[in-house]
Amino acid sequence: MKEYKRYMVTSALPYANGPVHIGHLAGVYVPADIYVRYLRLRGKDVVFVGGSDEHGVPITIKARKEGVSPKEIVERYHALIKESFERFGISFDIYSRTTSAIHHQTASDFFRTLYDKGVFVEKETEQYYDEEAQQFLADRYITGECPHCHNERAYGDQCEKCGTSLNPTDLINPHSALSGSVPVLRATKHWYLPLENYDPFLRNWILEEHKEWKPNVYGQCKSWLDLGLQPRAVTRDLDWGIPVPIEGAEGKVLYVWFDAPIGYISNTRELLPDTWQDYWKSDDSCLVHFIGKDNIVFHCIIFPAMLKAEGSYILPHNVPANEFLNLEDNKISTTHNWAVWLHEYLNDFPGKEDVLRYVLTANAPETKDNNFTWKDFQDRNNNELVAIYGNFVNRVMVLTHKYFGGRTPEVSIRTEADRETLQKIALTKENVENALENYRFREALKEVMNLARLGNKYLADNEPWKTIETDKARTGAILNLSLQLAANIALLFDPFLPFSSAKLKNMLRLPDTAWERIGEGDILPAGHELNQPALLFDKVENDAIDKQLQRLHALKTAPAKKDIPFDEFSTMDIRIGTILEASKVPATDKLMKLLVDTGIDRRTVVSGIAQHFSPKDLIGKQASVLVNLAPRKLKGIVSQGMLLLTEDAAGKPVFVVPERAVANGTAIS
Ligand code: B3M
Ligand code: ZN
Repeated sequence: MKEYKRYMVTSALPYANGPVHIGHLAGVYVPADIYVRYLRLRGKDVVFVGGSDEHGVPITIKARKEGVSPKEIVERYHALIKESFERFGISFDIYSRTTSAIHHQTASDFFRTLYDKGVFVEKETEQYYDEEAQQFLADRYITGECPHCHNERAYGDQCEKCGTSLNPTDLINPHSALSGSVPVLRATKHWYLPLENYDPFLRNWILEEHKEWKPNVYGQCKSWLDLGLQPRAVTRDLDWGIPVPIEGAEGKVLYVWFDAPIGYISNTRELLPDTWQDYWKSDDSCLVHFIGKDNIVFHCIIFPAMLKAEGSYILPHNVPANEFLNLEDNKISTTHNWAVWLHEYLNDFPGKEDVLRYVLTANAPETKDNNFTWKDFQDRNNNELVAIYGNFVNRVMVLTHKYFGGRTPEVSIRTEADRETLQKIALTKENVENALENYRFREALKEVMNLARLGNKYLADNEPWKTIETDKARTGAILNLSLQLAANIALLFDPFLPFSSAKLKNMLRLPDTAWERIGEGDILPAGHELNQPALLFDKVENDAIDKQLQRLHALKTAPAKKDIPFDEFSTMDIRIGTILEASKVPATDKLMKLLVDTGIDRRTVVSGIAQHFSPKDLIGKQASVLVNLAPRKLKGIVSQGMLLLTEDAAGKPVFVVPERAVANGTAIS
């Protein structure tokens, strides 16, 4: 690792227009926090800033929707977001907000400096104006017909149906979302950052000097640069934001993406009024931005161009942006409530902050989009945290209390295998450092968990519960080494799982120990008294998972179909039958061929349930059968009717059957 004197670590400022969810945590805040905690443990001088992004159209849209002021919205969500982060142990040195006075001043001054240097280009353009609401319209406030797919509810910046990005003037029949009136074009003046002037600098700085950036980040930058950079307006006609600090700009504010990244600087100033410049303006400081992939262009191209134009700031050393996290195979959507909200998780799983930190790190979308499922959450908790890490610690603690009165036993001799185990700890330390310094958090986490695995294997190989019968000294050596392992694991897991590391350190009564000592075999001296054992993790039961799945499933519930007359319903002939034979249809995954006694006859029905049932589960089972469905050929087999099934929250089919067995052929009516 190149030695820097200081580290300035930032994490994206979430919009204060809603709560934060697991996607935010996995993509940005957990990796940033792990990185920062690691640096601190290494004794580095590091400042970690966060804060809420409280300007921009997203805030005003939310406020309009609720009929309250933007201020009310940001007050509510800033408090909620800040609390969620705190409770998950995201260890910001400051979590502030872009409505603070110091930020308004800092961003305003920054703009003014660039203005005075003649950096901006002033341009008058025609933009949509709502005469009824008497204001210019942000792109999102104009709706109309998409010129490509003719969706009638496209927005001025994008058609969400076909995904095309649009200019407001592309829309057919534009309407104002504020008043519903037809907007008119009106001239307005704005200030533009001529990004194209920074093209040679950016090309050289990113494409030549930062080839080590993550491929997803480097690739996105390259395609932006190859497309050709355009001037970007850095002011807006809006009544919520930081006023443009020049004459003739009344009623205009700074573009939210101009002021938000300056928020990193303002928040550092707020925290360190006297020394903030050391972190931002000194070549021996290392600036790292943690963000999600949708923010890459702003942090790698626009903000660096702004910093370069200003002239006195350092540029980011790295921008380890992550891809997106999906939830149960679907894109997280805040508008559709398809998310796991942090404040809800904290209520539903109290004391399990580390479990989510663990699962999100193990599954982090580091190189590609990744998927969070509740089943995987449960499995990783039960099979890894409980069964490997927790179990190892518990066994060592219990045995030490049982055989050695809860004190670290003496060790007179260590075997070759013992020494190898100790070397393994030192090696893990190196691997973890190397992975973390290259922003590979999943890999680092896995390394530490492997050490806990090794601990279990060491106990199983050495069987202290047997050696105690004949050789107390050897038993002491085994438990001593196991305790050293546990202590080292507590230290190594500390950046990732701070709550459980604190718990384990407390159990071991481990005094503050420098990261550098990891790998040493005498972190706990002989005779050192331990506290009582306590469970580090407990099992996540099925009902807790089912509850979460049911909530998500309810969101997917389709709306009722249109009404039908009774006569139409009564044309359906549904009978109870019994499955007599079942076999998978060859060369298909899903299809099962069934012979069903319908009471009327014995007939073949083909059903798409083969992935979920084996033939022996089905034979003898009663089922509801729609018997007058016109026969259909499936893979060459004529299916005469259809079985009625529903599904559980996990998507597994469930038979719809009468409450108790009835005769075959009985009708459902
Ligand atoms: N608020 C966008 C977002 O939440 C924006 C990030 C600002 S970082 C300076 O994704
Ligand atoms: Zn479209």
